[in-house]
Amino acid sequence: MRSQGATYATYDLALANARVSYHPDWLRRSDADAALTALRIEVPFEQHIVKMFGRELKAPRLSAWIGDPGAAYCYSRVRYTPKPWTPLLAQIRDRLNAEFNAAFNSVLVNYYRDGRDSMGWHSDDEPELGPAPLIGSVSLGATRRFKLKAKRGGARAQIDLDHGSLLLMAGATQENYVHAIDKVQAAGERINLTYRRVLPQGVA
Ligand SMILES: O=C(O)CCC(=O)C(=O)O
Ligand SMILES: [Mn+2]
Repeated sequence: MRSQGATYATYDLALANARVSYHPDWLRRSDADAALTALRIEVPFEQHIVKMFGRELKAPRLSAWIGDPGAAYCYSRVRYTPKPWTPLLAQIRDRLNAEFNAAFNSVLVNYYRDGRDSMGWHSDDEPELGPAPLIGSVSLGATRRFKLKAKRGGARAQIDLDHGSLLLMAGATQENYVHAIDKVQAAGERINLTYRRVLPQGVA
């Protein structure tokens, strides 16, 4: 894994009332390849249920909620108890925490099996993440397009998330924008890691 302090390109998205930066090649190619292979095997993926319009539907992707024992998380109104860290997910967490002065204590791992898997419009704005959460999103495998849309006004942006890249969302991004990954005609498999900090219960 690339060591702390190594240089890589950083691009800040020009979006009003948001802080989004993109770091292609955050992982070395060989580390990204190895991570995709390892995580596919070692992460206990399951198909989470999402509640929509009063109905319970299977999410169009596989997921796993991993984190410190106290980092329970409610997603789409379902409460998930974290599964234990794998060595690789902990290693990536430690690098993120050191490099960005973060305190990530959990990660939602999403597995997009092919182009039919997707993620609908949403914000990472669950109360347990606090008012201006930092989200660290590492992409492995097939490139997929990440779209952002302002909740008010017409601002939009999109960015292709490549193998080994890191996308950071900070500040008021979740308050002001929703994001999504659309279905596409054809795509290979992709694993995305969104690192988060779940605040201790009762702290908003
Ligand atoms: O797969 C992605 O790039 C986005 C995942 C995401 O938005 C989430 O896990 O909340
Ligand atoms: Mn999200």
